[in-house]
Amino acid sequence: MNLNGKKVLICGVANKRSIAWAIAQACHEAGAKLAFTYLNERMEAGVRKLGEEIGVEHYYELDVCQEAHFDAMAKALASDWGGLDHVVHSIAFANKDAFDDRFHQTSRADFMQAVDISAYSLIPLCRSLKPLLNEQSGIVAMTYYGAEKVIPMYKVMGVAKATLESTAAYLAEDLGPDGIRVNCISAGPVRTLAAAGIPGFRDLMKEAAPRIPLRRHITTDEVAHATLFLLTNTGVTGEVLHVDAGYNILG
Ligand code: 0WD
Repeated sequence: MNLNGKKVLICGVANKRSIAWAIAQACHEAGAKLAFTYLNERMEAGVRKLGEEIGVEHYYELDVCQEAHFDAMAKALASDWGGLDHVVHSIAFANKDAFDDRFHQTSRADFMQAVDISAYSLIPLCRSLKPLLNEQSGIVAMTYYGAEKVIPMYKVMGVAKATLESTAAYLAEDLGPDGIRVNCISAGPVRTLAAAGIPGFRDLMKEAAPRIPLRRHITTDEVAHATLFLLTNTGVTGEVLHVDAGYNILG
């Protein structure tokens, strides 16, 4: 897949284990120019250090809870690059308490925060970047099977991912006439910082492994290559592509 000279914004690199980092490396290998967002000043140095390895050109602060960050980023991108071809949304968060308690105990604040950061954020991201997006641009967001079926330990994040998938579909319909495609990758479990915050995630990976059709978990490289496909294929929008070694087909 060729991304020669294409400008790609990647949101959600936290460290070397991040799914977004594997996507960034694959985009770089395919010839893309890259920009990264970082969550806050605490994360900035680490994100820049990683970015330097693959020649990332620009960095923008983006805490998706801060409405002003979207506009500031779009303004800076307009002056730095003038336009943009593709965007990767690889962002999620839920308060730890929401995993410790039973699901019916989920507080309003934890529910709102999980949905706000993990799902609603795709809307202001599209809105703020829309004026900059070139024809045939692609946006890809990361989701998980807990959106479709109940994975008991995934709790409020399952609701947030269901919202994300629905949001992506509505955005795909809304932005189709503007030549903007919006798709999701439903990735199998990967040991990252975000996953470490979900109690039981490790056990789930262990228990599931012998039943997965491919009898193994996926790699972030596999997610990255599927992301490149969805970014570049001009005929696919509103899709959720499973990169989960076949787990979702099991009954
Ligand atoms: O098994 C997994 N790891 C799977 C992850 C399976 C299927 C899907 N996913 C999804 C996640 O839900 C997320 O949407 O992939 C995406 C990337 O997650 P990741 O690569 O597993 O985790 P991580 O490396 O932690 O990246 C998520 C990042 C945050 O990292 P930290 O660890 O600092 O929370 O999301 C970002 C942040 O960089 N993030 C935010 N960015 C902007 N504003 C915010 C925020 N408010 N909160 C978190």
